[in-house]
Amino acid sequence: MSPAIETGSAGRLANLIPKPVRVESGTGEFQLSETTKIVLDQASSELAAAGQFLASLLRPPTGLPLEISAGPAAPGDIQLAFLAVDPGLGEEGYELAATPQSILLQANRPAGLFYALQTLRLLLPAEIEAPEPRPCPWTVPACRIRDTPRFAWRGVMLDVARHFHPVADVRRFMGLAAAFKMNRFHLHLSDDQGWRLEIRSWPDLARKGGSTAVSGDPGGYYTQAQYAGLEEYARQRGMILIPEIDLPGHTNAALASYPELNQDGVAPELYTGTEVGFSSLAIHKGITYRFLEDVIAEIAALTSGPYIHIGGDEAQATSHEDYCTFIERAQKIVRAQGKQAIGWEEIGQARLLPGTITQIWNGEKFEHAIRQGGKVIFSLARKTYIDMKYGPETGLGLVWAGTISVRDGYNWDPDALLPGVVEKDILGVETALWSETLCNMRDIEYMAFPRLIGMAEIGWSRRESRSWEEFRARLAALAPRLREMGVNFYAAPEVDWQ
Ligand code: TNX
Repeated sequence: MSPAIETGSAGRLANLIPKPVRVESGTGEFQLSETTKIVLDQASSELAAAGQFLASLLRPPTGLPLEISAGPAAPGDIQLAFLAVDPGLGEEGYELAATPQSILLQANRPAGLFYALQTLRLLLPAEIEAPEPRPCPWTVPACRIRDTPRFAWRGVMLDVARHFHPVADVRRFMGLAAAFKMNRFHLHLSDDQGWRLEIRSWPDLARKGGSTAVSGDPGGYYTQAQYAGLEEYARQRGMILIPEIDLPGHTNAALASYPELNQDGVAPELYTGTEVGFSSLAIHKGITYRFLEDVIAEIAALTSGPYIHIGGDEAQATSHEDYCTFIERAQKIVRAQGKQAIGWEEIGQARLLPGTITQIWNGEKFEHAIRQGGKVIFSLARKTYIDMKYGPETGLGLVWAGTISVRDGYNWDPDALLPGVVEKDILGVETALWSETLCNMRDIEYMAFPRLIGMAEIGWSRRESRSWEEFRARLAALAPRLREMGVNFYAAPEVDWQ
């Protein structure tokens, strides 16, 4: 039996995703009008940025002026404020209070305010996602919400190496993930099939190594200016952008671009297949580390967040000893740039520097990292890899980690899946979208939605408050909104879509 579907603004309050920690419903509704202003409680550039962001969400569909003002707030206004400091709300928590007369959004930090805005967005009618003005009563149910995330890390990874995805698509995907309060965006920027970021000191990496993609499809790369634009776009949405250069395996595109990076000094052909585990940097050549220092220095200079991902997965063409030597040096090079290294779970076989983060994916080698006391990101493939098919009938996607239905992708908890991995070790969850079979934005959206929404809730909401039956009803109610957003979602048969 599904919970009853509520309609109207009360329904929107009942159907929030991710589910907030505490929701109390009030009496009546707030309604946006011609005179509604966005009022900033103090002179602060961060508050002004939040006000601008809210205006940019609400003005196009409502066609209302929604002037930004320094106050004081009058009846009918939306007020944004920083709290004097509410320790219970931390960095990302927020409070939202709506009455028929006013809306007040409060948080300690900009991130919290950003999530308050996202909740407000979900409390407005689905038409708020339309790109142009719609006639609609823009109502918000009277309520009080107090909300904080369970995990600090709520990530999504996009593979732009197997197939190149242009800046506009990456931005759209970031914006969609941020709408569900995800806060880490990991770009898999290099692999055997392509190198996707301009490196000025090694220009052929992008020029040559970026020219290909799987199946001979068009290649491409981001200029540093474009990448800086992605950084800014992420930052405005409370997201940390995490660049990954996959090393020392998954490097054919680099090896094909510079012969001197190869053990035998001979460049291989560019590669457009989908095998893994055949390429390796030359672990004992000095030039390998000059290359690495140059690449990491340029990437660090572009990166405002604290992390650089060094890959480290499936290095079958590198001996165990060489692998450990390399991972230890690579971590130091990242550290020398003032950043923290992240690597796929295999890196636990090497000595980890304090602060290095391990990303669990196949669940085979993660114990080494846990034993060294490092924190982990939970990306176990059989639950979080949304490039896996929904079922055997799905046209796109792979099946090596199984098929993942919308139900199976939601109905689990990171604290109870792998023996030896418990909540205190886990920074959070990250869902991964590898792109061997995904050529464009329609493909990305089809695989990511609705499973990414379930992952976002696993990262944000409390375990005790989650159940598949109840989530299923809230997800069903989200369909009109996804349609307004133009999202090409998979209408999974286990959901009674509205
Ligand atoms: C495994 S996950 C890989 C990727 C593939 C992916 C396909 C990981 C660290 N390595 O190279 O693209 O499977 O699902």
